[in-house]
Amino acid sequence: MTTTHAPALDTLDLAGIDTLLTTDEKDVRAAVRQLCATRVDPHVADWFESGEIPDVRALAKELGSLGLLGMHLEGHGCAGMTATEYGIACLELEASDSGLRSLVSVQGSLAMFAIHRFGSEEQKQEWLPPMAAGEAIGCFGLTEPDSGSDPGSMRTRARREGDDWVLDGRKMWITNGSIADVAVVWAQTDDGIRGFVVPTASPGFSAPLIRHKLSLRASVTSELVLDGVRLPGSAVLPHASGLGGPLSCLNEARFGIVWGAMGAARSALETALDYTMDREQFGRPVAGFQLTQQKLADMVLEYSKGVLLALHLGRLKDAHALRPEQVSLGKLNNVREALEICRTARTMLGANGISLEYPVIRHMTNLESVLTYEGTVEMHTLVVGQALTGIPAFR
Ligand code: TGC
Ligand code: FAD
Repeated sequence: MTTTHAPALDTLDLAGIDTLLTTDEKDVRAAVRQLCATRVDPHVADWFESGEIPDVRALAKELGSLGLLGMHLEGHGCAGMTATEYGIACLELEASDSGLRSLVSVQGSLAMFAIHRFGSEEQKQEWLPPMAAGEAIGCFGLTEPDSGSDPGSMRTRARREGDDWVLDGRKMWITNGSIADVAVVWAQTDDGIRGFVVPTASPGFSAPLIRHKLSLRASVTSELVLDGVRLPGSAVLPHASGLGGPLSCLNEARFGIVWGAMGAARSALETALDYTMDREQFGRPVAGFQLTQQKLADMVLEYSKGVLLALHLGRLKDAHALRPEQVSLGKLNNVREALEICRTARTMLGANGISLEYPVIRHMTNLESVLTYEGTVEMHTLVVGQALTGIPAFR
């Protein structure tokens, strides 16, 4: 099947996408893979089962020391890498667990990006260097109990009292909330929606943990309660005004998810391939049956298409030519297909498919959250629909 010049086939890169990556990109991939293999993979099933990441602060510092926090931002201690390098890192992190990628996404693409893009010089100097190092953890509070897909309906309010701001309200489903040192909180004001940099030690601020999750269990998810939180006038993000502020941050995190979802898919595909090659029924490896090969072929096809789409969007982003609608296209496709790959892989492991001894069902249940957060599959469908028709169908 080979010609003399063709390189050997890599089963997990049948499309030969590696040939499109630079040496720097492959170096980032190797470094993140190494960190995940030693620091996360041996423990993550236990973290998922117990619903706790022991010493998450130490883990954040290790991620920071590799330059993974705010890695595509420039200055103030950030690594200044490319968007594509950031995407590749997200893929490797999510091949370990979506919760790990979430930690990094929220820190870098939501909390740090908001301060980097919309903050004052003082806010940047105070928060970005410790956040890049993983010494300070951030969260991003947009969603509320009664305001999810429609964030413009938020009720959290910030009012002026003299020079101060006073915040009242609740945020819901906030990643990193209970472990955060700083929360970027979006609130209604007399001048529309504004963002606030809220030290979590502020009186009136609390972040109770949300329990009983059956998805993203190796990730901290919290409610934020703001009960008369008084902040100085300098706490507002000076350069963000209106819903476009938080939505711009979401573009960054959604871009990381376009890549990350393919990491979970790769892990499931690899597991299913290994398992079905080993497992024998009716006197032969399960991988030898045509129905199994159909599943494997469909999985590798969708995985290859997803990675190519992510890479294409990465190249557009690095050329400053990526549009939010294109990010929606990528998130819609890649999360949906990654979930389908994980569901198919689960069937191929038979009863073992429901065990945490294998990563597949963990990825599968994690991706149920990924399908919902950062804009549900329905919201991204409507964004694509609007891009095609010019007709908004949200309300
Ligand atoms: P609409 O009237 O269309 O827009 C309001 C203003 O925002 C601008 N805009 C955007 N700007 C930048 N990027 C985007 N993607 C933007 N989309 C819209 C728009 O131009 C307008 O600006 P202006 O200047 O004219 O005021 O807004 P809408 O109320 O109709 O809503 C549109 C919709 C539904 C697409 C949007 O609200 C939406 O995306 N909803 C989904 C909410 C969401 O994704 N929430 C995520 C919360 S954070 C999270 O989930 C973190 S999980 C992280 C983890 O753990 O990894
Ligand atoms: P709803 O908006 O109530 O939607 C319910 C259903 O109705 C969905 O299927 C939705 O697609 C559908 N629907 C709504 N409107 C329409 C419409 N116009 N047309 C068709 N269908 C529609 N948020 C943050 O701000 N920060 C975080 O760090 C964060 N982390 C999260 C972590 C986890 C583990 C999870 C699960 C969520 C997190 N979220 C976070 C919240 C997340 O962004 C929201 O859950 C998401 O935006 C959806 O909002 P909702 O859950 O209120 O669902």
